[in-house]
Amino acid sequence: MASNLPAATGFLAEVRQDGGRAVEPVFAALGDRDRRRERTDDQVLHTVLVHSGTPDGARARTRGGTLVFAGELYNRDELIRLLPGGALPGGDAALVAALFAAYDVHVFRLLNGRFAALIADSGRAVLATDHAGTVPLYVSVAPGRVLAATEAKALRTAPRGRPLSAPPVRRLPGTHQVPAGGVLDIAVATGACLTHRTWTPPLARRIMPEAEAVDTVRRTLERAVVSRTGRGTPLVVLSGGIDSSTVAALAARRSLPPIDTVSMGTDEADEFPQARVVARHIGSAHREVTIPTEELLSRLPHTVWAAECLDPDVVEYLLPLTALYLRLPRTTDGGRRILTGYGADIPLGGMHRESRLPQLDTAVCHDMSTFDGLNELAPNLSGVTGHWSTHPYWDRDVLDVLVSLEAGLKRRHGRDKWVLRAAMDDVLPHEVVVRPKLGVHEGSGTTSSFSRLLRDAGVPQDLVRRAKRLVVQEMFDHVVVEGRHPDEVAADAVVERVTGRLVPGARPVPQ
Ligand code: AMP
Ligand code: PCX
Ligand code: MG
Repeated sequence: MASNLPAATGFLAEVRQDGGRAVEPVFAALGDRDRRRERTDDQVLHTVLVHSGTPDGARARTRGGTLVFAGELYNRDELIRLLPGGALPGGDAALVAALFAAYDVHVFRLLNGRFAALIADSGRAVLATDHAGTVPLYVSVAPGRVLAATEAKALRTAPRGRPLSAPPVRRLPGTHQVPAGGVLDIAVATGACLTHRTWTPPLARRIMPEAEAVDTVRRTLERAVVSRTGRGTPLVVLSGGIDSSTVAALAARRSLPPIDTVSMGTDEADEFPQARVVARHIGSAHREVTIPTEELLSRLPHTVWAAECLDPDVVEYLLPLTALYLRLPRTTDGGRRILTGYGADIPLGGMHRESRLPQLDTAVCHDMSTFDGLNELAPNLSGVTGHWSTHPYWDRDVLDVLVSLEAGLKRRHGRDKWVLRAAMDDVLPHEVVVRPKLGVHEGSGTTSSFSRLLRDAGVPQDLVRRAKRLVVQEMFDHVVVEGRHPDEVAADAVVERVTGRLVPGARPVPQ
């Protein structure tokens, strides 16, 4: 059976003129590995793809070389119209390769997708991420070689690269992350690098009548959901909040069989009743997964391993989702296509809990200029169990619309995310449309249980935030820099060491 997932979900690629030995690939992403070695006149391309059955679709010939593509496109129809005679090339990699012949690096300005790509072509290595860098891409460059991978840990044993004008990775000298909406065009022989920016968050705000804004949001979101649902039955991770309920409802309207939904909770907190209301309304096949808090916290190293993220707040958002994904093992049919409502709160200022508009837009500006490198949408979170996640709110067109709406459409008539709520008024039950926001870290008790873990170890309340940052850093060092498997990293032991460093002589609080 053809997979409902992208042809590849990750890669390691080495473009070499220096004759050096290939790097041993290490990925958190689960999947089959397809290795290939190709030689052209002047260089060798060695690739390892992470895939689920159809790796050929992730490679394509360019005029002077090869393109490797992990992920997928959401505006295929538009792109195909750009080709002579509207010719339909095989998969997404072939489509991008065909367009590269016409547009060269500027092809990446045309794409709406979730991908990381490398093109090894006539002495060049071109590396690119989608507009929001949702498939992270790392690179190490020296004269005669360009090494790139969708996980930083895959480059941990690479020979040291030269400094680049891209953010460095903690404790992996010479390894850099390709920026969101970034293209690096590297001359392999010298390592000289040209950088292009293919997308940037809108800075201006659009003034629209209510009805037009509501209609634009609804149509754009609908298209983003439809282009992400694939052929099989999608699975939506559902909290019962407006963001994920919208995604579930729009997916359900497009699917003949009932879609699948799943909610996670812990022994301390859940939003099961709220999610059930939505599941019943849209007729989904719904599951509830209760994860004991002890198990949840033991997944901290897995979360850092999958997301390669150093931000403790973001790790706290991703932890309950990673713990849920780890409870969804891959079936004999392969991985699932998972849709989430993650990310809606960033362009809509949903985490901002007060009513003044200047503060709302300040929050949106801040969040839109700091998301890069956090890897909160990284596919490896669900990829650790072989699933593929995708985020309609971070579709390029949806994001352009949502960010650019003037703040008074985001908070209006006393409601946050007003324009989204109004857009779903005829589809979702009223109680869902007006339900106040509760973050996944709150609804699952994650923030409070992680704080308690630290306080119980002897960290005073005023040092808890700092301790969380140090815990995440030490976990990053173990599972990314040292390449250890997260099962070998005990969260408790890390907490104990961090506490010892922060509060010398601290005694664990008796239970
Ligand atoms: P949030 O914005 O905090 O609600 O969370 C981001 C996304 O994570 C949501 O849109 C859902 O897709 C997913 N999510 C949040 N909470 C849960 C939950 N309890 N169970 C399953 N998925 C959830
Ligand atoms: N979220 C938010 C995103 C968290 C904020 N991230 C950022 N500022 N880069 C969302 O889903 O939009 C929650 C829990 O809320 C995660
Ligand atoms: Mg949300």
